[in-house]
Amino acid sequence: MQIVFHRFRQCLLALFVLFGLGAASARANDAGLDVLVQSPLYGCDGVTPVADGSWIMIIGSVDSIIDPMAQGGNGYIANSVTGDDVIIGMMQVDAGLRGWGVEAAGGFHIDDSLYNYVYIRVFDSAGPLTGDICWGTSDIVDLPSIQDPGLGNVYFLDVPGFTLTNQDTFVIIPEPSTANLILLVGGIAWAMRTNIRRKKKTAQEEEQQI
Ligand SMILES: [Ca+2]
Repeated sequence: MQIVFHRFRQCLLALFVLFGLGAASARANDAGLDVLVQSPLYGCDGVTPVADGSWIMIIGSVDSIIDPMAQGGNGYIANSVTGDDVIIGMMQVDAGLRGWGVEAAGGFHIDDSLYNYVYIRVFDSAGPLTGDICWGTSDIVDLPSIQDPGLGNVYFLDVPGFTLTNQDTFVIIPEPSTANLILLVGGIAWAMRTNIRRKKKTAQEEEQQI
């Protein structure tokens, strides 16, 4: 399996470089981050593989601390970060790769002057990240330690398989623009209703006078 996996990694790197996904451009600090998550990736029961299409977030950090997600209402907000953490990108589990010992693979462009460490956050869910969801994070890895020799500013995050251990409730908070729109529409509806009531009252008073 190790030999097969090594070959797969080589093919993956070749594809990344060929399509420019992992290759650094001429711009300063622009680097490529190739991410490979190995099997098995188990859900919270420690036995069942995570669902095909499960979401994986790649997160960078200045310090070596995995900061918690933000909270809103009665739960966590899945696509949020706090402290100095920044979401670099997202990818999904591809069950078709499990024959290669791989859960997911992806290539991202990063500014490697912004992060010193990187980790992944995995959700055992391919759907909207709301409700009760099993999730977990990998270890946090020192970015310079995974620089790929001979490929310039290309980093290779090779995450060993692990078991998700957290079960929490997640909520989706509307974007500020959406929230403002809801308030605006609600305000207009309230004003129209008040106006209609006022007109009805005036009409009733006029009828009584007649
Ligand atoms: Ca941090």
